Amino acid sequence: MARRALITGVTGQDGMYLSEFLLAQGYDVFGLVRGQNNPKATLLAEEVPDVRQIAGDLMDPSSLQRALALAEPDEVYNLGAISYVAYSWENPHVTADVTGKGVLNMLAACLTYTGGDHSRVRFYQASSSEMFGKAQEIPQRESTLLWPRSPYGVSKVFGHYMTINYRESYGMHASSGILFNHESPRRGPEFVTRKITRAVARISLGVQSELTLGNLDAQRDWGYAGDYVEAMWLMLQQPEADDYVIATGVSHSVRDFLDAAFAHVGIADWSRYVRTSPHLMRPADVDRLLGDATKARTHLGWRPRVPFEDLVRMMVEHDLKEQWTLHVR
Ligand code: GDR
Repeated sequence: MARRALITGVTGQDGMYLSEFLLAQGYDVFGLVRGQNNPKATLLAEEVPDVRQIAGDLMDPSSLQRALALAEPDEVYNLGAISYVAYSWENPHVTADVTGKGVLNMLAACLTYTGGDHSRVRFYQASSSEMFGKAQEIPQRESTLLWPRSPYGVSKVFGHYMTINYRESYGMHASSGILFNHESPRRGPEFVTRKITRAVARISLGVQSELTLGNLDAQRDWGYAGDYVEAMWLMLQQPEADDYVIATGVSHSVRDFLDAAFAHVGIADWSRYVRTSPHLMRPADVDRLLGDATKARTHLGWRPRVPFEDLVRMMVEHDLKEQWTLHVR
């Protein structure tokens, strides 16, 4: 019989890549979809039509129980969250409810669903490098002290430790993937990489004249989302649940990203197109993230395939096509 997976956050970038990956492995894939008339659900139905959508909300425990009863999953991937860090200062309570307490709601629903038979389901929690925040060592690994710098990061820390707690308290096969930034042409335009690649495409086509950003000196370890979802799956195939850092081991600044993206459309000096605004600076930013994924490499056999330059090229090329279709053709 085909294995069954339930994914929360299925309409997001990672949810879509993970759905495609699991469907290709022969899984029956179920996705929790929030809200009425959700446009992202329509997009999911178009892009990955074989996902079976179930209505539910991480803040509504009864809907989670119902989703588990309908999907009868062997594996649960909890990717659902309010994921935009800057927004979390403006809406800290709802971020804590969804990104933090939502994890507890899902873990508790899974525990009920197992009915005491812990082998019935395996659980993946989407933890984040934002938990390292004011990084206490470079590079960051599983043992690095967590020092989150945003309501989002604090909420993710809650979810991370709750996952560990369910593993230790109830013997659940619950793993936490500490994923560093991962991008793709499916990345939302509010995140800096996609904001840049989209603007670069529009500037090169003459439909936008400038791009306003915040902190250009922030450094991130950027990988390709398509590579990272495979690591999620690998974690759930291990005999024992555990926590893993998933990263490329190379970090770049926002400036480096601008260099690479503009270079791709033949613009060497981007300074006349880019300005910065204090409104886009965060109350407390994370200066530098760099991950050490040695444990994932040795235990899971996972390694990233797409390097930084190829990632930027992939995103700019996608946006050039998309913007050309929208504005020029
Ligand atoms: P991040 O991603 O906060 O790392 O979280 P984001 O792309 O939003 O920011 C990265 C860095 O770029 C700086 N920056 C800007 N960011 C945005 N969004 N917009 C701007 O105009 C801008 N200018 C500069 C930021 O200050 C920051 O330093 C992402 C999310 O996907 C999280 O959900 C996830 O957990 C982590 O990655 C790993």
